[in-house]
Amino acid sequence: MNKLNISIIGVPTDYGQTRRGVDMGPSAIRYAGVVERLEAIGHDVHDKGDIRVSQKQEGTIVDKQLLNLEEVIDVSTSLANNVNEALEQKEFPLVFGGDHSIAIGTLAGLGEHYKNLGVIWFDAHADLNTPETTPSGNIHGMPLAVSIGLGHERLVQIRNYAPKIKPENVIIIGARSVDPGERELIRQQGIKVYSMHEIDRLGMTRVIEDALAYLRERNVDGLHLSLDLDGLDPLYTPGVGTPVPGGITYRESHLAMEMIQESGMLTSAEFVEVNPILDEKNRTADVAVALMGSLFGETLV
Ligand code: Z70
Ligand code: MN
Ligand code: MN
Ligand code: MN
Repeated sequence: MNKLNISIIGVPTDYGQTRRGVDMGPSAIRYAGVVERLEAIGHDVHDKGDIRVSQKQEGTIVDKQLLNLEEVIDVSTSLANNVNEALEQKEFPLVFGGDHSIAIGTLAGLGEHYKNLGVIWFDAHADLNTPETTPSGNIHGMPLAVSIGLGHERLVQIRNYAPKIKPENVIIIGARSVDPGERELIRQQGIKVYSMHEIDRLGMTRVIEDALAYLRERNVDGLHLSLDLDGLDPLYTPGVGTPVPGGITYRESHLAMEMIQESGMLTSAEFVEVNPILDEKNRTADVAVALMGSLFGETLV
């Protein structure tokens, strides 16, 4: 196991959606013992604390297709700067949400350092909506679209460059709730998706083997894992804002993490959508930390 200098960045925001409580995700994950867990594996862990998230700005224009736009821009910019700084110090960025809108900032920070970044998007959703296609106005349903350069200009241009990643370097795993506009983008942009259908037919082993082989063939110069806890079945992770039945099991998730670890390709990760208010005794944060154990090199025997 390769010893890493892990830099933890917490992003206590709920501005990407409308259920309160997901801003407490970073605290819940810390409470579940993440630092101790990663140190026990042998990594050097630096908890940088949470980035500053301001109270809602009163008096800003409400755009029903882009809820809390100003706040999301603020958080994304600040997170992008923090991720960028961690990379400059040769640290491994490990980001805790907050809702999935934070991926806009994470990828904006990563994209400057990696010219051909691979992305594994572990999620029940595709997060490929735009202001034109969104059924909710929630920006946590848009981060992947924004990162490939589609969406509101001010989100797309965080840190003044776009796109952050190439659509053909993205692999979505676990999708089972995809909106019509997202389906169209998947086809049009050549985004690779292993939905629950493929996971059931091929098995998780084959899915991850194929995904990693595909990214290797594309000569990616880094690999980011963006893991939405709603990718798992809500039986295991009830503390999420949008639970969707028929999800990835606890064991399949661990297997995926172990295989990503074995590949030696991982260069950054984020864990999002943990909502302790909707949770049962912090189970969802506990699962997040257990998955990080596998992702960062814990072995069973
Ligand atoms: C839907 C939308 C979403 C997470 C729900 C849902 C998006 N596609 N993302 N929960 N993490 O509103 O755009
Ligand atoms: Mn150190
Ligand atoms: Mn998501
Ligand atoms: Mn989701």
